[in-house]
Amino acid sequence: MLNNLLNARRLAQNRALYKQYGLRKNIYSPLGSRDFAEHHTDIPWIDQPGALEKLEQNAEFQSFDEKLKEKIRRFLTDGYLILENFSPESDTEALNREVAAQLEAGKTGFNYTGRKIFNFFENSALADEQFFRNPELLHLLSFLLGKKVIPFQSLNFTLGSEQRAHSDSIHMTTEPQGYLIATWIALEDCTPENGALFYYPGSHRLPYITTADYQSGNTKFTIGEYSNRRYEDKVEEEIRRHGLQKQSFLGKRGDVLIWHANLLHGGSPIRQPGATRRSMVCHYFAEGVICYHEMSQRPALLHK
Ligand SMILES: O=C(O)CCC(=O)C(=O)O
Repeated sequence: MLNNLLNARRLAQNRALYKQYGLRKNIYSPLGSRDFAEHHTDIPWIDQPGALEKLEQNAEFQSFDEKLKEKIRRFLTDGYLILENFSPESDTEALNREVAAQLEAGKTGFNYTGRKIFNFFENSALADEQFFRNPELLHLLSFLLGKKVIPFQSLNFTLGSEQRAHSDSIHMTTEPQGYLIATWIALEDCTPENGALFYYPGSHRLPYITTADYQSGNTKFTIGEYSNRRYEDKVEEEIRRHGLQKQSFLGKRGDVLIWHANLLHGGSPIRQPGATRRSMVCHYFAEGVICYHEMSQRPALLHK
């Protein structure tokens, strides 16, 4: 709550949003899915019944080339799509050089995970303009969510994350549900040995897991110490229960994978010790929805 008060300016827009969505709550208070007795039904258009028919009738969709149209159709059922060879080699190469140089000079560093460089776009015009705020990507993401996207955060990796399966929606959550979308950009070729990204096609259609679905250990005043681990155990249980099939993304440098807010994904073990796996993940919320962090029960602090 103190942190929320310290960031009052960045939360001010929530006043109108809380009113719009009937949430009777102080904008500086903690926020979680329990605050929404019922979820609002105005979820992204691609998640609504009859989405495929609406897509086919959409004028903008009709203007896309056949290849992209087919990828978008598949996004509805699979929860991800891949844009091959999207970023030119000159850009991925230059970004890798910038990350390495800034790490070397101590101008950037890894967060507590030891694997993630947080918001590198703030240090690099190239990361910002060609990757995080790439106009073509922003356009496609906004089309998919049916609302303009707000670039929220970026993560750069030099090694695979080896993170267990999870959905971004436990970390970056919205009301109505589903207004988050992410890009994963390969900055070098991915192999079965260097900790490839993995995901479970179709898992985005499962109900959103919230802190009410596992023993988070949260109290009125504190966040449970083992909440993340127990959440990931719960995800594993759901994967087994639904017999979900894992796939790995063996993308080539420059490929971009876009995933749905609720797609289960993670990082494979690194089988070749020391192998690099340079990549960048960017997360986007949509405008005009309530954005928060379910796991840590906080309203999200948007940049602008
Ligand atoms: O790149 C990876 O290995 C996983 C990244 C990820 O899970 C995420 O950013 O949510």
